[in-house]
Parts: sequence; structure tokens; C-alpha cells
Amino acid sequence: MSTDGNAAYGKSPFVRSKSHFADRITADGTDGWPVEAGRYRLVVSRACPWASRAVISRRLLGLENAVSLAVADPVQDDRSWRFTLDPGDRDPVLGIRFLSEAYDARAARYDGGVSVPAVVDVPSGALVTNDYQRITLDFATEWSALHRPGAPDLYPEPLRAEIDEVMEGVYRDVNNGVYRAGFATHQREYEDACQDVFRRLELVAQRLADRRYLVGDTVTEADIRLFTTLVRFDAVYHGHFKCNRWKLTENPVLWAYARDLYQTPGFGDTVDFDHIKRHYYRVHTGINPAGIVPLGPDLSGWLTPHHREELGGRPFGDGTPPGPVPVAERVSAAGQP
Ligand SMILES: N[C@@H](CCC(=O)N[C@@H](CS)C(=O)NCC(=O)O)C(=O)O
Repeated sequence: MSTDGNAAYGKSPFVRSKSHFADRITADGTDGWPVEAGRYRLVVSRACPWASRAVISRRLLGLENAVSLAVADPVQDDRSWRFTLDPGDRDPVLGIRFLSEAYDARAARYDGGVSVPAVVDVPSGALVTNDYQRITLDFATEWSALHRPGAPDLYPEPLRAEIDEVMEGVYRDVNNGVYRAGFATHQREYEDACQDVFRRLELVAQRLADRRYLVGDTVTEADIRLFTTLVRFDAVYHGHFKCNRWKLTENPVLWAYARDLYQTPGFGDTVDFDHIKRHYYRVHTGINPAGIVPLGPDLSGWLTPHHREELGGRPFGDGTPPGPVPVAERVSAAGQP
């Protein structure tokens, strides 16, 4: 299996693989992939933080009708991501059993890693991109003709330099830092990564003490990227990845910030704690050989009042929240607090 974790075993330090297919879907179709309603399918695992960014931004922007969604089983087998949650174990739109088939349709004899998120061209069945850093930025900027009325601007032009700067530190020390800690094979490597995680989280908490969102006074791409790590923190990173100096629930600012976003339509309604826990604890057998999935943590706190509205801020700026989650995409009760 080519999980990002297992691929790292025996190597030191942990190095994240680069997205192999970086074509872009753009308004002008420069790379040969024009924005088009109904043409592309976003393949995700709800367990995966990188894929979850795309699920959240698709919801916030109202792209559900333009880009369909395939949710893979959170537990891969030796052929990687599979569609065992679907009738007949096949994705109903692409007709494939494994995501690797879309990679093969794109590149004959492809023998690299198969990762989510992946955007697949439905007519040809071929992978277009697995560039998780770019997919959401393109949803925000290139897909604007298909955004819902009232969609927020997740990557506002005047704030891009600041958003990029915040995201860079959050990516290095937090989003990827937890993986560096979790898959470290030397004590020093683990300690450095773990210290980076908490040092950055403390800086971010200072920033968020008196402002509701990371940049500006509305939700942006930067918040999406921090949220996807925070929402997994106590469930998997604190125990499984040994990022255990403190729990999210023990940091008043970050815990309130994470709850605020969780309770914002488009964020929490995409989160499946059951998928998250089963993926991490069962798939990374190098660091959890018995594959035991813990019963905790208690999730009920996610729905408690956060009082962050007292800081002001307008989650959707001049826009509006997304409507209800399409019935077929609702997270099952097992995955919710
Ligand atoms: N390194 C990935 C980034 C996304 C990623 O790491 N996704 C993980 C899931 S969180 C994945 O699909 N790993 C391959 C696997 O588990 O088989 C890429 O090259 O695009």
C-alpha cells in the first residue's frame, strides 16, 4: 500500500511526496481542461485532511451541482483507495472499483502513488489532477462562473499575500508537521516536529485571540486549511501521531475557533469522525500494529457555544451560508458528535 505514512517507514526524515499530476482546470482551459458543469468528479476520502479542504470549499462555493463527489472507503487495501461504500463496490459514475483505475487511464503503466483528493474527467475516466494545494485555489478563482449566488470569496485578491504567508507556516508546521511527528523514526526528528506543531499553534492562537478568522474578517482558504488539521487533532494527531503536549480542547482560543468553524455550514457538515479514526488507526499499521481504533474522544463538545461571534467578523462577508447538504452526501450518524 502506498499510504503517505507507510511509504515513509524506514526513511528519515519523513518527506511528503509531491502531487504527480498537476494539470489545472481553468476558466480558459489552458491545460486542456476547461471549467464545465458536470464534467468532473472529485474523489475524496473524508478521512484525509488534504481532500477535506476540497470538500469544504466545494460546499462553501456551492459547486455541488457542478462537480460531483465520490467518497472512498476510509480504509484502503493493497490497491489503495476503493469504492466499497458504493453498491457493487463500484463508483456509480466512473464505474471503477479502485481510484488507481483513473490514474491508469491517465498514464499507462503508472506506478506512482495513488492519492486523494483526485479530480477525474468523467467522459474519459482519466485523472486530471491530484494537486491538493491547487485544487481549492482553483475552485475559488477559476470556477467562479459556477459558484452559487452568495458564495464567499475564499481567496480575495487584496489579501492573497497575507493568506499565502499564513498558509505557508500552517502547512509546514501544522498540516504537515503532525505527519512529520507521527511518522518520525528518530527521537530527535519527532521532537523537532512536535515542537514545531505546538510553537506554530501557539502563534496562531495568539493571532486568533482577538480576531475571528485568520485573515480579514471573513472565512478564507487559510481557515479551511487550519480547520482540517484542528478537527482531527484530538481524534488522531494527539494520540496516534504523538502530538500530545496539549489537546485542542485544552487551548481555549483554538478550541473555540475550531468549534465556530465546525458549526458554520459547509465545515462541520462535511466531517466524518468515524472515517477519520478508522483510516488513521487501521491503515498506519507501522505505528499502530494491532489496528485498534480507540473509542474516544468524547465529541459532544463540538456542538457547544463558542461565543466567537462576540469578536465580530462576517463568516461569508457580503454573501450567505450554503444551503443544506445534499441528501446523498450527508455524513452518517456514526461520524457525527
Ligand atoms: N501526498 C499527496 C497529498 C495528499 C495525500 O497525502 N493524501 C493521502 C491521504 S491523507 C493519500 O491519498 N495517500 C495515499 C494512500 O493513502 O494510499 C499527493 O501527492 O498528492
